[in-house]
Amino acid sequence: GEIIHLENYQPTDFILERVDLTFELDPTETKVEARLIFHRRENVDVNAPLVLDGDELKMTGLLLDQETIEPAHYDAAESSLTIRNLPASAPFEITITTEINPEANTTLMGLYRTKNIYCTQCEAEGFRRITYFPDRPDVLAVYTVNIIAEKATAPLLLSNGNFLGGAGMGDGRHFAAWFDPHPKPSYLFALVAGDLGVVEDTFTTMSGRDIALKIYVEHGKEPRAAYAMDALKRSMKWDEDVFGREYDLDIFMIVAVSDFNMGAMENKGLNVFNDKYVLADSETATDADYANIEAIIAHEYFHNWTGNRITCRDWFQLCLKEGLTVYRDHEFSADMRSRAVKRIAEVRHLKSEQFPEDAGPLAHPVRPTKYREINNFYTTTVYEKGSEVTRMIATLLGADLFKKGMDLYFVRHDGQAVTIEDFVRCFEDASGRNLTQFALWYHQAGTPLVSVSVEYDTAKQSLTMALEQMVPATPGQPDKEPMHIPLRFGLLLPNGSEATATSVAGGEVTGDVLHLVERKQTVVFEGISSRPVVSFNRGFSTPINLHFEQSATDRAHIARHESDLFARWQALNDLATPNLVAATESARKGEPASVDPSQVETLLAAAADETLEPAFRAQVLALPSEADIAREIGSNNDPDAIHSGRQQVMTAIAKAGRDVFARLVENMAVSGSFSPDAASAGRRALRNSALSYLVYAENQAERAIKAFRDANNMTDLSQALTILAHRFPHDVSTTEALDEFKIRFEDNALVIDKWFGIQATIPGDGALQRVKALMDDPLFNASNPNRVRSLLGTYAFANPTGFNRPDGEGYRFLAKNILAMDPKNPQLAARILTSMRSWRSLESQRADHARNALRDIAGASKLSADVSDIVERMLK
Ligand code: HT7
Ligand code: ZN
Repeated sequence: GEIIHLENYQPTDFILERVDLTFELDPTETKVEARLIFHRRENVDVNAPLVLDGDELKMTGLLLDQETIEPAHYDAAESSLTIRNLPASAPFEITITTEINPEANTTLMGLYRTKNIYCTQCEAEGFRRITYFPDRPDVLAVYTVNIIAEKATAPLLLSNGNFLGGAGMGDGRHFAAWFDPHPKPSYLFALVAGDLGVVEDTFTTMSGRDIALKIYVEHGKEPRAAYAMDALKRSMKWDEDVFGREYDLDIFMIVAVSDFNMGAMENKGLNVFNDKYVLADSETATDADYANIEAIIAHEYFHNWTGNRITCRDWFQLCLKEGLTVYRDHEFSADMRSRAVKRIAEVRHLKSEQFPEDAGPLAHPVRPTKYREINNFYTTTVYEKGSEVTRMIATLLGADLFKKGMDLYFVRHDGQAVTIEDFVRCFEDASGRNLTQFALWYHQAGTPLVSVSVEYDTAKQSLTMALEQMVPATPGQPDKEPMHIPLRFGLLLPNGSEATATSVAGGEVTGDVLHLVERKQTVVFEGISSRPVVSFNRGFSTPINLHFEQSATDRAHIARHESDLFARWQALNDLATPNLVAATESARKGEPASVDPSQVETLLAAAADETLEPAFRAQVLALPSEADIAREIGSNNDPDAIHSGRQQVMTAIAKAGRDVFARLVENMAVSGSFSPDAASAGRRALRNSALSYLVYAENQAERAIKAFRDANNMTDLSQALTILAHRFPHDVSTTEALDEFKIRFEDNALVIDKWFGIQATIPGDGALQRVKALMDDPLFNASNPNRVRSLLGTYAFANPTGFNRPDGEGYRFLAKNILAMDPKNPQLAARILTSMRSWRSLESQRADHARNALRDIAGASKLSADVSDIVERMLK
């Protein structure tokens, strides 16, 4: 594929007015008739041809206003259809018939089959696999869809919009017609047909309209859709209450399918979900599963306004809908659960996924300016950093002006396909503030490094902050401009109260937000009665790396007194990090780690503090991960040393805190029947964390075996199994527990994915053999993305020691599997390959092996655009 550049954007020559689609569904020979009404845009050359996109299409008919088009007047190629001699200005109708084979479609893009269900996925460029079409997000049209299928096997025929009607056809087939009155781009088209069970409910909107809600799942799984339905109704209410957004069709449908490349898809009125993010009950879903379902149901629903009513002009603007919608789903979950704990989880995720992307060969701006394969830009940078940029706008403007800007956006751009510039202008117009410098967050890749030093002058009662920002070079962007960084901070006095300055010089400070806008900036605060402890980046107000030398005593002070709970967690985390880095260094030298007992005390005190909510204390006990430590060290990494150092720190904490942990295991037991609510989930999280430390302290499997036996929900059961498998991989009781778990859940693929995942993350030498053996297990299925992600993906992304073997076998194994997967599902292959994105920060022996494995992939014949794009960028 060639490189597409933002600067080459041109509107289409022809305007699409209407789309009429008729599908005659058949597993291997589906006929599609597309009737498209166009007219030439004003001032476009009368000789300009109509050029439509296509992908692997077989065309069986082509008409202009119902007349055959002479072969001399069109060219049908692999990836495009060009039609000449079209009317100068009058509307005309093009009728295209194509024949497609859903059964043979393994890419899961376009129309495909999953468990005898017909299903589509059109974002980003899947619609062109159904018919020739102007397949780009700035072409908005009104669609009518007719679906014909065998009634016995496909009693259910669904598409976007409102149901018009349907009937039997007398030949064993039946049809249904759907009309979507809202103009939409082709990527939001959907069709689902098959035999499914349904859960139904209704929602009454703020203006009093009744909306029919339907969630379609495999027959027999209906009870497991109850939580998703509840989450949907809460999402609809929240969007009305917080963003003033009302739903706009008479019906909202969700279909759960088991073969899906991503989490879910926001097709207009007909969301299609990976069933992992719909199905849940206490026996089979963990607390994390419930939280994910709630967040993803909300995310896709919120797209109805941020993405569907207002869409992207081109795919460079992907963050316009994704960053904004992630921000909205984050706020929703924060309102449904504990705001602080939600924020901690978000930041953990951002730092472990987005920061490495931004620091490696795949770094790109939130709003990129070029791409080869758009599928590779559904990244954590576009989604999560995009959300952080939206959050910073809210921080800069304050809640009221942010709301005013959002309202303006909804009014001004409803029904349009727009750009990031349009979005930002709404906030400038609503607030009167110039956001030109701020907008660099969209355009400059790389995580800014902010270095700060502070000095307190007792005589003058003044505090001086010297700040400096540096945005690292990233691919294609060697030099960076200084950014507008909204840094929230607190000045904590010795008694724990907060100081407020009587005057500030050297920069703008609004409330607790310091605006860092220069490369170097010195800000002076006066009227501070005694030396304060400075807490920087409260609530993680800006996605930066912060360099601030702070004593352990000061960090402990923040951990005790900050009013911002996130900052308390950050301080505790920052206390642990140097210990973990030092332990890694010791391990590398073959020396035992020494752990500072006072820091262990601080951690244990927080874990035992009953004034804090259990979920927060669980987050405190979750030490920085091995990947976090690798990122902190930055280069020449040895995953084995990191692992061993971290294990030693865990053991030291476990031994020192044995009594605390034993008490927590006792006190945090959740009685009564299972409830997935946040408070109960928090107690389970704290209890399981304590259990894990206790097992470290005792170095015996008994407690974990007992927890496995006693568990009455999937969170506790899978945690106990994880402790057993990771701590005692060779113990017979582990083998027994794994077997028992497998037999009990062999009919539930989503639970078997947990079984694969737990084993794929067992650290150390044996991992590769284990993963290879599991790939031969009858329950594994190389063409199901969830199975592949839970075994191969988890191994490569989440088992640092098992994957990064010093002999390089892990990389070669991955390369071999990527090459096998690529012809069938290139999107999935490319995604899993990104697990190697930080290969350059490994020590040289491993890095050499990694480079060679990547070169093997790059040198293979017939690579997909998806995989070759990733591998080439990683090798550059
Ligand atoms: N907007 C959706 C993106 C998506 C997707 C993209 C490429 C290939 C398959 C896909 N399935 C879903 C998901 C979302 O962000 O809501
Ligand atoms: Zn999305």
